[in-house]
Amino acid sequence: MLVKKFLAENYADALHRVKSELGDEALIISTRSIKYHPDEEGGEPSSCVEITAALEKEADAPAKQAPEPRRSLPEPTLHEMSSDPGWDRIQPLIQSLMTQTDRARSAGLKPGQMDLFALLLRQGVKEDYALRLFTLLNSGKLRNTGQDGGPDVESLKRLMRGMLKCAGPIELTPGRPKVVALVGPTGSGKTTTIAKLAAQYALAQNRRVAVVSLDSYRMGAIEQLSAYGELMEVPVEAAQGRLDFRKVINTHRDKELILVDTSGRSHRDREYALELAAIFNSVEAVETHLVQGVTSQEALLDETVSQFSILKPDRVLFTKLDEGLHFGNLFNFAVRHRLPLSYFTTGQSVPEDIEIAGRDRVIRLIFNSFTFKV
Ligand SMILES: Nc1nc2c(ncn2[C@@H]2O[C@H](COP(=O)(O)OP(=O)(O)OP(=O)(O)O)[C@@H](O)[C@H]2O)c(=O)[nH]1
Ligand SMILES: [Mg+2]
Repeated sequence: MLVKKFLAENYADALHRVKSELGDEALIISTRSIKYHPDEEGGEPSSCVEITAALEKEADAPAKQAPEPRRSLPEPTLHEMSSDPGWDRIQPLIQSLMTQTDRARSAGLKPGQMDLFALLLRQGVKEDYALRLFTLLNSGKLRNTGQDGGPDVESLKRLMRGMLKCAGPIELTPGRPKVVALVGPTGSGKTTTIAKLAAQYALAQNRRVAVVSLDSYRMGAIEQLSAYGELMEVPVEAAQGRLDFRKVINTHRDKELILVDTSGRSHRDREYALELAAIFNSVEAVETHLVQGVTSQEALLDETVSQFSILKPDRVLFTKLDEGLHFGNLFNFAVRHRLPLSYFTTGQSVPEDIEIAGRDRVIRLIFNSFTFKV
């Protein structure tokens, strides 16, 4: 393999030199900007760009270096590079060897956008998503994007906001009870959130509410809910299995909202979601909210989606925002799974620590994460 360094005043010129000397097969291994003082007395520093490029076989190099006009080559993007099957094979390795800044540059990020890119990564937005956001931002397809390669935070926020889906509060269906079940991992906050929602609808909105618990698994589960139920004057009942669930739901035909609590299980317990699906199918329609703690590992969030996929959850409800430091995972999750967000919970206090999930709220959490209560 032939490896060579190319220096030029700017990235486009350096790339032009790579292509004319090594040809289109050349692989960009790294890119860096070098600062230097043009005169020895000091004064304003200048900078140049160094690209390290490689060619698999020396024989692949073009015979002649045809001089071409400067700046005639477009800046490469990750997308353009991947159209070559050879590049597809080697790209993951090369990408892992490149620095974050190199990857950003090769995706076409402008110098003025680097700080904003770094901020997104610090907030936990996946690098791949962040790169794609800037590629879109720089594609010129969006209106009002930044001038002169400046950061233009507002365009970025608008773009991210548009990728989020929020479902709004639980909508009641006139004439029949709306059945809403919360499912999710152990300790994610299902029971506490049921109590908050029951209070919202029964006390704040004066609706007829009942709570049904399918949690016969955890000691004291029904007692935990009954205590809340007594305070709010909301009936709380336990149900076990399909037939019992159907019977209990029927006894609350007069209610406007029936909230169903379920037990938490490890993400490895796939049978459990099947059991729940059978139970929910025994009644007319159950709206399912997947309850996830915002501080959970992203891989676990994904695993939980897969565990409960048989239930086809309608919404995702994120809890424990008060415990979160970075909120990029909310964006990652929404983009990856396209599940509408329903509520956020923000503490242990019942009934106050709950809010309807909003797109602006997610954007604020990502861009000013330390002003949690805004
Ligand atoms: N900080 C914080 N704690 C919360 C929040 N929501 C729930 N919790 C706490 O998380 C713990 C577990 O809450 P539960 O409501 O019992 O969770 P669960 O999903 O019902 O748990 P299992 O039934 O065991 O699966 C409790 O200590 C709650 O007080 C929240 O928004 N913020
Ligand atoms: Mg519980």
